[in-house]
Amino acid sequence: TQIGNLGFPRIGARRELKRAVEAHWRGGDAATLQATARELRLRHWTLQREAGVDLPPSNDFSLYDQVLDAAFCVDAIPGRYRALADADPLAGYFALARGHQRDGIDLHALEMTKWFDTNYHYIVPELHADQAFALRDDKPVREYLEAQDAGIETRPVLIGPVTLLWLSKTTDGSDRFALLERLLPVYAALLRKLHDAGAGWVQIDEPALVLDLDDTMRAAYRRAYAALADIVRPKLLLATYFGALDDNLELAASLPVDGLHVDLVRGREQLDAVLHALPAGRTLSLGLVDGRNIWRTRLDDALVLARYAVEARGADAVQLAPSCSLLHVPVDLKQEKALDPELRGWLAFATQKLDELRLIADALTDADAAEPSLAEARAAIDARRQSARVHRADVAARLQAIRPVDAQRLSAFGTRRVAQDALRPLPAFPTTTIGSFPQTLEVREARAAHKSGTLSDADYDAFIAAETASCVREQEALGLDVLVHGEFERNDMVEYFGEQLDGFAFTKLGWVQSYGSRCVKPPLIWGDVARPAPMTVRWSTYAQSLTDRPMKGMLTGPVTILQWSFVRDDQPRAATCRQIALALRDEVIDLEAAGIGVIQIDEPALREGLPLRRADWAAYLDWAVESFRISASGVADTTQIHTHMCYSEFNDIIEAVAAMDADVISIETSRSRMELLDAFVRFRYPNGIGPGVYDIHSPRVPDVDEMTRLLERAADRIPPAQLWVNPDCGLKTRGWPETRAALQALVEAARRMRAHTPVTR
Ligand code: THG
Ligand code: ZN
Repeated sequence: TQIGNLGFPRIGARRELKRAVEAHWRGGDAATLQATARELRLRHWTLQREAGVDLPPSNDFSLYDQVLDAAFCVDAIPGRYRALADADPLAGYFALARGHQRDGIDLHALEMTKWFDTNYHYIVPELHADQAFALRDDKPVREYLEAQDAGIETRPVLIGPVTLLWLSKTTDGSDRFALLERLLPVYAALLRKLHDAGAGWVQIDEPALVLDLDDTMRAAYRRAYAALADIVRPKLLLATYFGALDDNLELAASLPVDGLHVDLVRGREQLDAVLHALPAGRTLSLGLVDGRNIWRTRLDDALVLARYAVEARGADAVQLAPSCSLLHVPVDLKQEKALDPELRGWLAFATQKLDELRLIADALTDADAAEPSLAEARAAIDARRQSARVHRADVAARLQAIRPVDAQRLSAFGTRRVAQDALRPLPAFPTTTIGSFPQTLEVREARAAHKSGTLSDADYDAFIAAETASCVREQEALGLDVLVHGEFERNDMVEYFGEQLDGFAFTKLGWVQSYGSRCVKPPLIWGDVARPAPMTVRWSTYAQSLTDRPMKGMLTGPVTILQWSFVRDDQPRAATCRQIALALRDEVIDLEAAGIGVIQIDEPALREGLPLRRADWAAYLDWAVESFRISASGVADTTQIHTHMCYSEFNDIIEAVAAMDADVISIETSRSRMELLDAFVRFRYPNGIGPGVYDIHSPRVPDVDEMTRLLERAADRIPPAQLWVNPDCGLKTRGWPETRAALQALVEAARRMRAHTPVTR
């Protein structure tokens, strides 16, 4: 039984790639960047070989994103970038990823969106009806040969042609899959080159096979793999992950390839069906170890599946693997010296997951010899299952006691609105911001100094207080109606809350790539969640004490905290989410009692948590919406609950968004010029809504006319009495000068609207 791997984290155990890439962007030479990249690849191949992986992956590395690499490789480069990409391929590559403003060239970045249901973002290739493809770049061959030179035989990874088209968008509304016949010869040429270079196997990723497929996509799959069947090429391992194949199993098993990888973590039940459906002679790769989470594998359970598959097909035809690429987990647990030792014993990061695969393989060949190691793993898992630290009677009792009224505001929106307007009169088109203000170098340095102990608690506090006070003054001077405290005390919006909640733990170096060079350090939710003390009341009330205008309290919602953490695998996500919701409910109630009458509970990750299969949507949206409502519903009618969502396409989820029943929602709409509002218009969304009029993801500052035009478009579609005026998202990544200029224009645009648009409440 061989051991395979679908992908290894490329950022480096100490984020070496991030540093190298960002140094290059600041003007460092390409050779230095390439040297670091080569060193990382070699280190990771060596590490995997030493861990016992028979054929480590190659071409899983990327300087920015693997989908962008694939687009670049097949020459799917929009016309406006071509001159630069021809003259300087690396500069062209990064221009696609992050825009380019130099030497009179002004190129926007391509769109970015979530990779399936993960917190990883990929660059969306842009295609059109006349799209041509060519083998522009032989990166997969180069990296294969690089490993070969180092004496390591690898299995190159390619994104499959159908998934690549599915991930892309056409700018002219034409059918992406109509381009398949033009794309396939490029894949054939690339496979030929890999074969000639000596590659015996290629892993061809088709995760789209776990989605609901229509006839167009099914047909595309048949055509694609028929065309690649009879060419000179390496053997193909068709990789599916992030779910079970279910109704696509017949299709996947019928494609003329040499092996199939299936996800047995999310699709444990599918093994029997897969064994039946897969023709004899095909290799079966078993995804036994969770590539999406950090818990130690229940090796006994994995071993049952592995034995069963080996009995059915023979050891030579079975491989052991993680469920998906290990891109989504941190590199190495050994670095986490400060982590609670008991908790550490329950965890496995990418490196440890490879050790687990080795152990399963060993147990298959010699169960007795492997037994001591298996017993040790078993003991850790049993300890976790029974730990009094994980299971808290008070939390369980509270969860049990949730009643339907707990997820229900006291009155309907109409009544609440009257009460809120009476208590807190606001002008028409009230202005506000999403919460964060610029996290300047000074703020980040102060936090780092505080963390490392060189800045005392008292001095750090005084610094944050001064920043907050100056932010409140800025907002008053700008003339904003509902203010925020600026969030200078926070690092990441999820990390900040996790650090203050029971049941969460943190790593020091547990970085996971989010997009490009950007990483997040997801908290580990390991036990029942509870809130030992108020988390935000202090800074919110301090900020409120500085102004007579309403100060908005700022919280991250339960679904987003869940979605951006590593979650427990020993209870349903819904249960963990409700526990977080109860903790936030207490915070909301405490904020209200402390005099904060406007409270925002952000849910930017609600959409990304949507299951990949439509059949599972309703159940998810049910508990997700209920959780939000539990956190929001402990307050009086006069307290105004806001929420905020971004990175979202709303059409699929508009009913759920309405069911959240926030008094006000702010959304990201300016890039699409209010197109994203359409879902709200069609639905006749009844509550307050602030469509963003300032794209904070760009350094560009829109002027008053531009923002007024966007507001007019919004007012044409939504009754003006419902409209709020705000930016697209938080301002933490922007600088102060642009923030000031943009907010000045935003306030002025609201004034113009008030002057010429009648509002009846
Ligand atoms: N927090 C978390 N997940 C997220 C976002 C977030 N996912 C979606 C979106 N926002 C992704 N955007 C970013 C934006 C910036 C950064 C990461 C993800 C970022 N990271 C720092 C870096 O890599 O340099 C490290 C952060 C730190 O030092 O704590 O800037 O907001 N969880
Ligand atoms: Zn946002």
